[in-house]
Amino acid sequence: MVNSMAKIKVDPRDAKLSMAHFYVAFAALAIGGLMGLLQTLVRSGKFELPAGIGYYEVLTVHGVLMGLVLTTFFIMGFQHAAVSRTAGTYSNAARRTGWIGFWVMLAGTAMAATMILLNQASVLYTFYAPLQAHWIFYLGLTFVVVGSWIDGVAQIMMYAKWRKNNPGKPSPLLTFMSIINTVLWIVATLGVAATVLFQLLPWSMGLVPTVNVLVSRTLFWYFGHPLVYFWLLPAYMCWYAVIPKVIGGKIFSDSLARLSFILFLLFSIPVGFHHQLTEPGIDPAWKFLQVILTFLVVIPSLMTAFSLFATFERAGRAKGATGLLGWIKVLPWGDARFTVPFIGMVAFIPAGAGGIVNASNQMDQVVHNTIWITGHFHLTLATSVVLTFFGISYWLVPHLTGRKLTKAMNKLAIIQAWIWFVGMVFMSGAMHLEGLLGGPRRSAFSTYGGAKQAAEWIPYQIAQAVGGSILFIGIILVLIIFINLAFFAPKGEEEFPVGEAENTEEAAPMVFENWKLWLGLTAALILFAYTIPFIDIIQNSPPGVKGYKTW
Ligand code: HAS
Ligand code: CU
Repeated sequence: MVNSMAKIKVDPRDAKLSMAHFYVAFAALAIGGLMGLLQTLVRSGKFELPAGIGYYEVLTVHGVLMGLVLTTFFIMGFQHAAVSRTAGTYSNAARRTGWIGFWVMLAGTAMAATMILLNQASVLYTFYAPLQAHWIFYLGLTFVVVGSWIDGVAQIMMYAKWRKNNPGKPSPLLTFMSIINTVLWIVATLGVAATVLFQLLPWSMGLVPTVNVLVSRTLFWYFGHPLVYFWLLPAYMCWYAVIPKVIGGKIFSDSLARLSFILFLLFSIPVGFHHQLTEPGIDPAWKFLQVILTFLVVIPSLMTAFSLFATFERAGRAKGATGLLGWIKVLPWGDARFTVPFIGMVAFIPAGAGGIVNASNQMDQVVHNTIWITGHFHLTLATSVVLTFFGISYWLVPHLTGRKLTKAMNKLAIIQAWIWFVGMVFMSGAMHLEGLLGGPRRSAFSTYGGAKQAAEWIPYQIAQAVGGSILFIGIILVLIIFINLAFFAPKGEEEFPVGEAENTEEAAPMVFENWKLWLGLTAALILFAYTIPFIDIIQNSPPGVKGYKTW
């Protein structure tokens, strides 16, 4: 199966391609993190933004940089590295394609960021109509999406080359997983591309006077839910394929890992309505169907939890651990490559439980549009996923730059992760609780005219500011480590750890590589879940509305 040679050197040209992506990702983290701090301070009621800067402008910078820019650049950089490591050094054509993708994404990011900074696009990261941004903002987002497709094509080219050279063999696990995530991303972004190209761009350029809000939100959430799995799957790549090697264990089952990724491809798209459960104009029967499909997409995460526990326990027992939980003690707690993503995994248990609350129609009526949701995605994305991304960069960056993660940096990385954990307990915990008391999301500080209910929220908002400040310290530490690993750490060789499966003699069934089958099923499920309600929405939705600038 996977190549088990301990140290495989990366081609410096491939390393450069991945590192370019990481520079942008970490720059986004620096700016986006500062904006996050400012928001929690404003919401505490104790601080006002200087120089007339608007809260919603800051919130848009934060959401776009953290949710869209940091993630997409990091993921593409990581997947290039994973494919190059497991399927082989990039061909010149693939590498050139990857660079084109990078530059197109960067140009798009610059366009969107400029318009936000000029206060022409304070529409938050979901850019819901009828809030109307400057057309250059939408064009910039289009560039980011198209650039990411080109990046993805580079990975698909290398996958195709591997398959051609190795007929009848299953592709390397990390390559296979990267390709699933890229395919998921391409299918999902068709929705956002459609609303931007056919609705938001012509409307913001003044070519058409109005926009159909329900159509645009439906197309957005067709994309918006799989977007969260596009973020999650690279973390799962690390949990399934990298962590077993780091802890000196084995991948519990290569086939189970592949199957869970295929289930994500099938079930993560036809579920967008679970973000629109309170939206009038969508037939409840179709919401019900998509809620059922949402519960199906929980299954591959439960499979992941199961196989992680199995990996940890079997590795622990092999090291002589006894008793029900003895294996926990023998895990390599002093190794940042393990501990940092592990804290992310632990956070994913309450995070996932919160997601199941959201997906349950009746309970969503309580939490929808409250800051509970913000708490939910700061556990899922901003803890589980992002801590795993940090954990990955602690070995991947030195692997790519030909340096070493020193003992001191390793220690700082572990401290960083615990700081993150504590900050998030305060911030996300207070967000969940405040949400249950009805505190709204997407909202600056207000006492709502001294309303009694609003007064209940303020202590939680102060707790969020405390958490946000702790998290900001965490961001400074990550940046210190990243800059050290990129430029200053001593020269050396850091390995790209790739685990081996327990049953190496049992190759994964080739049906997993049958793209006609999986893409066909994906398309069938999407058409089943969306065709009739979408026709219904187009025929019966209220007339279009003009654009609003509320800032
Ligand atoms: Fe979510 C809203 C439902 C997962 C992100 N979600 C959001 C938004 C974001 C987001 C950004 O149904 C807000 C969008 C906006 O701006 O409006 N979410 C779910 C469900 C899941 C889920 C069912 N979400 C995620 C992930 C995200 C993410 C992952 C980012 C990465 N979410 C919703 C719904 C809404 C929503 C509704 C809309 C709500 C509304 O009203 O607006 C599931 O995928 C979760 C499944 C996860 C599990 C956990 C498995 C646990 C594992 C860890 C094992 C740990 C080990 C270590 C082995 C079942 C794999 C343990 C060791 C020890 C020693 C303990
Ligand atoms: Cu969702």
